[in-house]
Amino acid sequence: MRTTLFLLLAASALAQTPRPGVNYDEAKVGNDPLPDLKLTTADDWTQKRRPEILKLFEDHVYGKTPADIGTPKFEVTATKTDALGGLATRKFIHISLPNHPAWAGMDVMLYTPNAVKAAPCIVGFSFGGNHAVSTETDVPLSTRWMRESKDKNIVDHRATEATRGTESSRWPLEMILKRGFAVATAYYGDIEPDNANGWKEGLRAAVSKDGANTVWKDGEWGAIGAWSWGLSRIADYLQTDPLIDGKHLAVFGHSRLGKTSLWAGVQDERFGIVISNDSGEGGAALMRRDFGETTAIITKAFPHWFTPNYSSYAGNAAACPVDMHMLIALAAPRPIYIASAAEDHWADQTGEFLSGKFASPVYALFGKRGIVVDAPPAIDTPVGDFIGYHNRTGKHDVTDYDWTQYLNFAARHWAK
Ligand code: GTR
Repeated sequence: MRTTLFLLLAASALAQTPRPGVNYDEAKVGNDPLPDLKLTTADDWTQKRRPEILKLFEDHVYGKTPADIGTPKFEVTATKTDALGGLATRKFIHISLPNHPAWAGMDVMLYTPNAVKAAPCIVGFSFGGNHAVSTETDVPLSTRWMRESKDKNIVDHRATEATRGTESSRWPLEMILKRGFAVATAYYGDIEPDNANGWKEGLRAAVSKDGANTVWKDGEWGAIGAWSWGLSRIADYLQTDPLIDGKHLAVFGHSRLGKTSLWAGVQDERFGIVISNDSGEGGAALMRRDFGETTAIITKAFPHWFTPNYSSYAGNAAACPVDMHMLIALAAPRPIYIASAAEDHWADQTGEFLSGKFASPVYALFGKRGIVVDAPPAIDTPVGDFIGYHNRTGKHDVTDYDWTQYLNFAARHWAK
């Protein structure tokens, strides 16, 4: 399949405050052909091609998740049956690895709707911790390292009381719970602090035989791999909770955590729906398109997110044996949703749309429709069947509009 990277769009639609050296001109995105999906049959895809492509993503992009680093232990540390004014039951669950005590573990906050016996569940990490997701003031304040931010009231790399509820607009708990879905979330920094040396204090050092002296080799996991592992451990716990329908789990994430939800979702097929919100470069956006953030920019700013040799594709994405339509295709035939935001040119909305579009032939092998329209839809116009896509009005963020589409998508695919 030879596909073209650029669309003939009105250049005026792409106006953006330029960052020096960053391309926002659709005419200059390049036209390197995408790697061939080499499609034959659904069986061939499942048995041969899918494992090959998954391995390419391990070897060249995210690194391989170690197969067995021990059995997680789950401790329910608190339960409140009348959370959010009686709408929900709220639990905290501490997940640890008894054979790797150097990892401090993670604290999951689970809200389940009291009106539903065993609820489908959305699983995702937050940037600011459980106390930032919830507006309930009895949620314990995270004590973990956080990225410094005056705006967000993070002081000396720690959360303060003023950070309570600051991520709640991105997690409309009441809206989600009222639609009958549970929410399971944790702070991504519980797995590994998000900085170049964060791994030394996180899971990756704790489970590696050389600990904080590990020299990461090509093909070994980076932070996105470690965070993805964490999402799968939440899925492990959810299989054990009678308030959850463990067969209906969706994995969700925004931005770098959208890259994470994609990588978690393609690896762990218990996630029946995969949702990527504004995941951009290193996520849903095609890496061969030079538009907004590029492989060169991301591997310079955040090398710790990826396996070391991903940096070798800086300025040379065409040499990478995969592109992101192949990542989306790894979810097939499970439903997957990709969302962009109209002002988020940094994430390359058209590149995000095209990865869904070019993954669609894999869904067709399974008799399922992905994205059948040729060009990105108008703003605020969701398209797609098993691959959903929209480009929402506004900036890089998660809004009620995004959630409405995700919940509609999940409700449609999970209608009994
Ligand atoms: C940016 C990065 C993006 C995206 C974003 C975020 O700085 O360039 O790839 O991940 O951070 O996670 O908010």
